[in-house]
Amino acid sequence: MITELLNKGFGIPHTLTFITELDGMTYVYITNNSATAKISLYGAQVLSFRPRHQEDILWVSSKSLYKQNKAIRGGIPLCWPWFGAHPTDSTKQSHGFARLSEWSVLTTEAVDEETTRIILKLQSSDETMKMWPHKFITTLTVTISNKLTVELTTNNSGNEPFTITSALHSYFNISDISKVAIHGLENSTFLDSLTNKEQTENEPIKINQEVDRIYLDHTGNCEIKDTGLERTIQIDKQGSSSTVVWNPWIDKAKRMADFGDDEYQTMLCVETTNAHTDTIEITPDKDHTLTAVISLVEQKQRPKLDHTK
Ligand code: TA6
Repeated sequence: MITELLNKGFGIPHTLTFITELDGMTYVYITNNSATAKISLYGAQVLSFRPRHQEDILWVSSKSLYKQNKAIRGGIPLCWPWFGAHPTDSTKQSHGFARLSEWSVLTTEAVDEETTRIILKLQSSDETMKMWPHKFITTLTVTISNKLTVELTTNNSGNEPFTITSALHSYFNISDISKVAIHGLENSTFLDSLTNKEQTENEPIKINQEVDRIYLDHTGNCEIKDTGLERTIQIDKQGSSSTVVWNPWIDKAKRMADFGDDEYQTMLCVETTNAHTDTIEITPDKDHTLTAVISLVEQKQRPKLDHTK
Protein backbone atom coordinates (compact mmCIF):
# COMPACT_ATOMS: atom_id res chain seq x y z
CA MET A 1 0.00 0.00 0.00
CA ILE A 2 1.52 3.28 -1.09
CA THR A 3 0.58 5.14 2.08
CA GLU A 4 2.27 2.52 4.25
CA LEU A 5 5.49 3.02 2.27
CA LEU A 6 5.12 6.80 2.36
CA ASN A 7 4.46 6.88 6.09
CA LYS A 8 7.38 4.54 6.70
CA GLY A 9 9.73 6.62 4.58
CA PHE A 10 8.49 10.15 5.17
CA GLY A 11 5.88 10.15 7.93
CA ILE A 12 6.52 12.13 11.12
CA PRO A 13 4.59 10.75 14.11
CA HIS A 14 1.82 13.07 15.32
CA THR A 15 2.91 15.70 12.76
CA LEU A 16 2.86 14.48 9.14
CA THR A 17 0.77 11.59 7.87
CA PHE A 18 -0.15 10.25 4.41
CA ILE A 19 -3.70 9.02 3.92
CA THR A 20 -5.32 7.58 0.79
CA GLU A 21 -8.98 8.57 0.84
CA LEU A 22 -12.05 7.02 -0.75
CA ASP A 23 -11.52 9.11 -3.88
CA GLY A 24 -8.33 7.11 -4.36
CA MET A 25 -6.11 10.14 -3.94
CA THR A 26 -3.30 10.39 -1.43
CA TYR A 27 -3.17 13.39 0.89
CA VAL A 28 -0.61 14.72 3.35
CA TYR A 29 -2.01 15.84 6.71
CA ILE A 30 0.19 18.16 8.75
CA THR A 31 -0.43 19.22 12.35
CA ASN A 32 1.95 21.26 14.49
CA ASN A 33 1.77 23.89 17.23
CA SER A 34 1.08 26.61 14.66
CA ALA A 35 -1.49 25.20 12.26
CA THR A 36 -2.97 22.27 10.39
CA ALA A 37 -2.70 21.74 6.64
CA LYS A 38 -3.73 19.30 3.89
CA ILE A 39 -1.94 18.76 0.59
CA SER A 40 -2.85 16.42 -2.27
CA LEU A 41 0.01 14.56 -3.99
CA TYR A 42 -2.13 14.85 -7.11
CA GLY A 43 -1.19 18.27 -8.38
CA ALA A 44 0.96 19.00 -5.28
CA GLN A 45 -1.98 21.15 -4.26
CA VAL A 46 -2.25 22.75 -0.82
CA LEU A 47 -5.96 22.36 -0.02
CA SER A 48 -6.14 23.64 3.54
CA PHE A 49 -4.11 25.90 5.81
CA ARG A 50 -5.65 26.60 9.19
CA PRO A 51 -3.71 28.53 11.80
CA ARG A 52 -4.67 27.66 15.38
CA HIS A 53 -8.06 29.04 16.44
CA GLN A 54 -8.70 30.42 12.96
CA GLU A 55 -11.00 29.56 10.04
CA ASP A 56 -9.25 27.98 7.07
CA ILE A 57 -7.36 30.55 5.02
CA LEU A 58 -7.91 28.58 1.81
CA TRP A 59 -11.14 27.73 0.03
CA VAL A 60 -12.13 24.55 -1.82
CA SER A 61 -15.36 24.15 -3.75
CA SER A 62 -17.92 21.72 -2.37
CA LYS A 63 -18.42 20.63 -5.99
CA SER A 64 -14.77 19.93 -6.70
CA LEU A 65 -14.09 16.75 -8.65
CA TYR A 66 -11.31 14.63 -7.24
CA LYS A 67 -10.41 12.72 -10.35
CA GLN A 68 -7.60 12.33 -12.82
CA ASN A 69 -7.30 14.88 -15.60
CA LYS A 70 -9.38 17.43 -13.70
CA ALA A 71 -7.88 20.08 -11.44
CA ILE A 72 -9.12 20.18 -7.85
CA ARG A 73 -11.16 23.40 -7.57
CA GLY A 74 -9.59 25.28 -4.73
CA GLY A 75 -6.60 25.57 -2.44
CA ILE A 76 -3.50 26.53 -4.44
CA PRO A 77 -3.51 24.90 -7.90
CA LEU A 78 -0.12 25.05 -9.65
CA CYS A 79 -0.43 26.56 -13.11
CA TRP A 80 2.79 25.39 -14.79
CA PRO A 81 4.65 25.40 -17.21
CA TRP A 82 2.17 27.83 -18.72
CA PHE A 83 -0.48 30.13 -17.25
CA GLY A 84 -3.81 30.34 -19.08
CA ALA A 85 -4.07 29.03 -22.63
CA HIS A 86 -0.98 27.32 -24.10
CA PRO A 87 0.94 30.05 -25.95
CA THR A 88 0.77 28.33 -29.35
CA ASP A 89 -1.41 25.20 -29.12
CA SER A 90 -5.02 25.79 -28.08
CA THR A 91 -5.65 22.01 -27.92
CA LYS A 92 -3.47 21.79 -24.78
CA GLN A 93 -5.12 22.14 -21.40
CA SER A 94 -5.33 25.56 -19.82
CA HIS A 95 -2.84 26.27 -17.03
CA GLY A 96 -0.43 23.49 -17.99
CA PHE A 97 -0.12 19.96 -16.61
CA ALA A 98 1.50 20.30 -13.15
CA ARG A 99 -1.87 20.42 -11.38
CA LEU A 100 -2.95 17.28 -13.27
CA SER A 101 0.13 15.24 -12.40
CA GLU A 102 1.01 12.89 -9.53
CA TRP A 103 3.96 14.39 -7.64
CA SER A 104 6.46 12.34 -5.60
CA VAL A 105 7.78 13.05 -2.11
CA LEU A 106 11.38 14.24 -1.93
CA THR A 107 11.75 15.10 1.78
CA THR A 108 9.77 15.84 4.92
CA GLU A 109 11.08 17.66 8.01
CA ALA A 110 9.87 18.68 11.46
CA VAL A 111 11.93 21.88 11.62
CA ASP A 112 10.66 22.49 15.16
CA GLU A 113 7.37 22.13 17.05
CA GLU A 114 5.97 25.16 15.21
CA THR A 115 7.28 24.43 11.70
CA THR A 116 6.92 21.48 9.32
CA ARG A 117 8.25 21.24 5.77
CA ILE A 118 7.58 18.93 2.83
CA ILE A 119 9.18 19.01 -0.63
CA LEU A 120 7.34 17.39 -3.55
CA LYS A 121 8.85 16.74 -6.98
CA LEU A 122 7.74 16.51 -10.61
CA GLN A 123 10.35 15.49 -13.18
CA SER A 124 10.18 15.40 -16.97
CA SER A 125 9.24 12.05 -18.51
CA ASP A 126 8.20 10.62 -21.88
CA GLU A 127 4.66 11.64 -20.89
CA THR A 128 5.53 15.25 -20.12
CA MET A 129 7.78 15.55 -23.17
CA LYS A 130 4.70 14.96 -25.34
CA MET A 131 3.03 17.95 -23.67
CA TRP A 132 6.12 20.14 -23.32
CA PRO A 133 9.41 19.19 -25.03
CA HIS A 134 11.80 20.18 -22.26
CA LYS A 135 13.69 18.40 -19.46
CA PHE A 136 12.99 19.74 -15.99
CA ILE A 137 13.02 18.98 -12.30
CA THR A 138 10.34 20.99 -10.55
CA THR A 139 9.83 21.01 -6.81
CA LEU A 140 7.18 22.43 -4.53
CA THR A 141 8.35 23.30 -1.04
CA VAL A 142 5.53 23.80 1.47
CA THR A 143 6.37 25.13 4.92
CA ILE A 144 3.65 25.12 7.55
CA SER A 145 4.18 27.49 10.50
CA ASN A 146 2.08 30.44 11.58
CA LYS A 147 2.54 31.29 7.90
CA LEU A 148 2.04 29.19 4.76
CA THR A 149 5.11 29.40 2.53
CA VAL A 150 4.83 27.87 -0.94
CA GLU A 151 7.88 27.81 -3.25
CA LEU A 152 7.63 26.48 -6.80
CA THR A 153 11.16 25.93 -8.14
CA THR A 154 11.80 25.05 -11.77
CA ASN A 155 15.21 23.64 -12.70
CA ASN A 156 16.19 23.36 -16.35
CA SER A 157 17.82 19.92 -16.48
CA GLY A 158 18.10 19.94 -20.26
CA ASN A 159 20.63 21.58 -22.52
CA GLU A 160 18.45 24.25 -24.14
CA PRO A 161 16.93 27.35 -22.51
CA PHE A 162 13.16 27.29 -22.03
CA THR A 163 10.53 29.86 -21.06
CA ILE A 164 7.71 29.36 -18.58
CA THR A 165 4.74 31.23 -17.24
CA SER A 166 3.13 29.99 -14.02
CA ALA A 167 0.93 30.75 -11.05
CA LEU A 168 0.28 29.82 -7.46
CA HIS A 169 -3.44 30.10 -8.16
CA SER A 170 -4.55 30.70 -4.58
CA TYR A 171 -8.25 30.49 -3.64
CA PHE A 172 -8.91 32.33 -0.38
CA ASN A 173 -11.73 31.63 2.07
CA ILE A 174 -13.67 34.83 2.84
CA SER A 175 -16.78 35.65 4.85
CA ASP A 176 -18.69 37.34 2.01
CA ILE A 177 -17.56 38.96 -1.22
CA SER A 178 -19.37 42.16 -0.20
CA LYS A 179 -17.28 42.39 2.97
CA VAL A 180 -13.77 42.22 1.52
CA ALA A 181 -11.37 44.61 -0.19
CA ILE A 182 -7.98 43.92 -1.74
CA HIS A 183 -5.25 46.38 -0.80
CA GLY A 184 -1.84 46.74 -2.43
CA LEU A 185 -2.84 46.92 -6.08
CA GLU A 186 -3.97 50.52 -6.12
CA ASN A 187 -2.48 52.53 -9.00
CA SER A 188 -1.02 49.36 -10.61
CA THR A 189 -1.79 48.84 -14.27
CA PHE A 190 -3.84 45.73 -14.96
CA LEU A 191 -4.96 43.93 -18.09
CA ASP A 192 -8.67 43.24 -17.82
CA SER A 193 -8.91 39.72 -19.29
CA LEU A 194 -12.62 40.27 -19.90
CA THR A 195 -12.16 43.33 -22.15
CA ASN A 196 -8.48 42.95 -23.07
CA LYS A 197 -7.98 46.58 -22.05
CA GLU A 198 -5.32 47.98 -19.70
CA GLN A 199 -6.54 50.13 -16.81
CA THR A 200 -5.62 51.35 -13.34
CA GLU A 201 -7.68 51.99 -10.22
CA ASN A 202 -6.60 54.16 -7.32
CA GLU A 203 -8.84 52.54 -4.71
CA PRO A 204 -8.68 49.15 -2.95
CA ILE A 205 -10.48 46.53 -5.05
CA LYS A 206 -14.08 45.73 -4.13
CA ILE A 207 -15.79 42.96 -6.09
CA ASN A 208 -19.38 43.35 -7.34
CA GLN A 209 -19.11 41.65 -10.75
CA GLU A 210 -16.94 39.10 -12.57
CA VAL A 211 -13.32 40.16 -12.17
CA ASP A 212 -10.39 38.64 -14.06
CA ARG A 213 -7.35 40.90 -14.00
CA ILE A 214 -3.62 40.49 -14.54
CA TYR A 215 -1.74 43.22 -12.66
CA LEU A 216 1.50 43.96 -14.50
CA ASP A 217 4.82 45.04 -12.95
CA HIS A 218 3.49 44.27 -9.49
CA THR A 219 6.14 42.94 -7.12
CA GLY A 220 4.72 44.05 -3.78
CA ASN A 221 2.42 42.31 -1.32
CA CYS A 222 -1.36 42.28 -1.25
CA GLU A 223 -3.83 42.18 1.62
CA ILE A 224 -7.39 40.86 1.68
CA LYS A 225 -9.20 42.78 4.42
CA ASP A 226 -12.27 40.78 5.50
CA THR A 227 -14.57 42.71 7.83
CA GLY A 228 -16.88 39.70 8.12
CA LEU A 229 -14.25 37.40 9.60
CA GLU A 230 -12.48 40.39 11.16
CA ARG A 231 -9.15 39.37 9.69
CA THR A 232 -6.62 40.40 7.09
CA ILE A 233 -4.85 37.84 4.90
CA GLN A 234 -1.46 39.03 3.65
CA ILE A 235 0.15 37.61 0.53
CA ASP A 236 3.86 38.35 0.22
CA LYS A 237 5.79 37.08 -2.79
CA GLN A 238 9.14 36.68 -4.50
CA GLY A 239 10.08 35.78 -8.06
CA SER A 240 6.94 37.36 -9.45
CA SER A 241 6.14 40.68 -11.09
CA SER A 242 2.48 40.01 -11.88
CA THR A 243 -0.60 39.30 -9.78
CA VAL A 244 -3.97 37.92 -10.88
CA VAL A 245 -7.29 38.73 -9.23
CA TRP A 246 -10.27 36.53 -10.11
CA ASN A 247 -13.83 36.04 -9.03
CA PRO A 248 -16.18 34.31 -11.51
CA TRP A 249 -19.32 36.02 -10.14
CA ILE A 250 -22.81 34.67 -10.86
CA ASP A 251 -22.97 33.63 -14.53
CA LYS A 252 -19.53 32.03 -14.78
CA ALA A 253 -20.05 30.26 -11.45
CA LYS A 254 -23.20 28.69 -12.89
CA ARG A 255 -21.28 27.55 -15.98
CA MET A 256 -18.64 25.68 -13.98
CA ALA A 257 -19.70 22.14 -13.04
CA ASP A 258 -17.12 21.96 -10.24
CA PHE A 259 -18.17 25.25 -8.66
CA GLY A 260 -21.35 25.82 -6.62
CA ASP A 261 -23.68 28.45 -8.04
CA ASP A 262 -23.44 30.58 -4.90
CA GLU A 263 -19.83 29.85 -4.05
CA TYR A 264 -18.53 33.00 -5.72
CA GLN A 265 -19.70 34.76 -2.56
CA THR A 266 -17.20 33.08 -0.24
CA MET A 267 -14.06 32.79 -2.34
CA LEU A 268 -11.55 35.15 -3.91
CA CYS A 269 -8.45 34.38 -5.98
CA VAL A 270 -5.37 36.55 -5.50
CA GLU A 271 -2.74 34.69 -7.48
CA THR A 272 1.04 34.93 -7.29
CA THR A 273 2.11 34.65 -10.92
CA ASN A 274 4.58 34.86 -13.73
CA ALA A 275 1.88 35.73 -16.26
CA HIS A 276 1.35 37.67 -19.48
CA THR A 277 4.51 39.72 -20.10
CA ASP A 278 6.05 38.38 -16.88
CA THR A 279 7.63 35.38 -18.63
CA ILE A 280 10.65 33.58 -17.16
CA GLU A 281 13.49 32.23 -19.31
CA ILE A 282 15.55 29.53 -17.58
CA THR A 283 18.90 28.49 -19.06
CA PRO A 284 20.36 24.98 -18.59
CA ASP A 285 21.20 24.05 -14.96
CA LYS A 286 19.58 27.26 -13.69
CA ASP A 287 16.50 27.63 -11.43
CA HIS A 288 13.59 29.99 -10.97
CA THR A 289 11.51 30.06 -7.79
CA LEU A 290 8.02 31.53 -7.48
CA THR A 291 7.21 32.11 -3.82
CA ALA A 292 4.07 33.07 -1.91
CA VAL A 293 4.03 33.66 1.84
CA ILE A 294 0.48 33.70 3.17
CA SER A 295 -0.31 34.84 6.72
CA LEU A 296 -2.88 36.50 8.93
CA VAL A 297 -1.68 39.95 9.91
CA GLU A 298 -4.71 40.97 11.90
CA GLN A 299 -7.24 38.58 13.27
CA LYS A 300 -9.88 38.37 15.92
CA GLN A 301 -8.80 35.69 18.39
CA ARG A 302 -11.46 33.04 18.07
CA PRO A 303 -12.60 31.16 21.13
CA LYS A 304 -10.65 27.95 21.64
CA LEU A 305 -12.60 25.09 20.14
CA ASP A 306 -13.58 22.91 23.10
CA HIS A 307 -13.29 19.41 21.70
CA THR A 308 -14.37 17.89 25.02
CA LYS A 309 -18.03 18.79 24.37
O1 TA6 B 1 -7.71 33.01 -12.33
C1 TA6 B 1 -7.44 33.37 -13.63
C2 TA6 B 1 -8.01 32.33 -14.59
O2 TA6 B 1 -7.18 32.24 -15.71
C3 TA6 B 1 -9.44 32.71 -14.96
O3 TA6 B 1 -9.49 33.21 -16.27
C4 TA6 B 1 -10.23 31.41 -14.78
O4 TA6 B 1 -10.22 30.66 -15.99
C5 TA6 B 1 -9.45 30.74 -13.68
O5 TA6 B 1 -8.09 31.01 -14.00
C6 TA6 B 1 -9.76 29.27 -13.44
O6 TA6 B 1 -9.23 28.49 -14.48
P1 TA6 B 1 -9.51 26.90 -14.43
O7 TA6 B 1 -8.81 26.32 -15.62
O8 TA6 B 1 -8.93 26.38 -13.14
O9 TA6 B 1 -11.01 26.74 -14.44
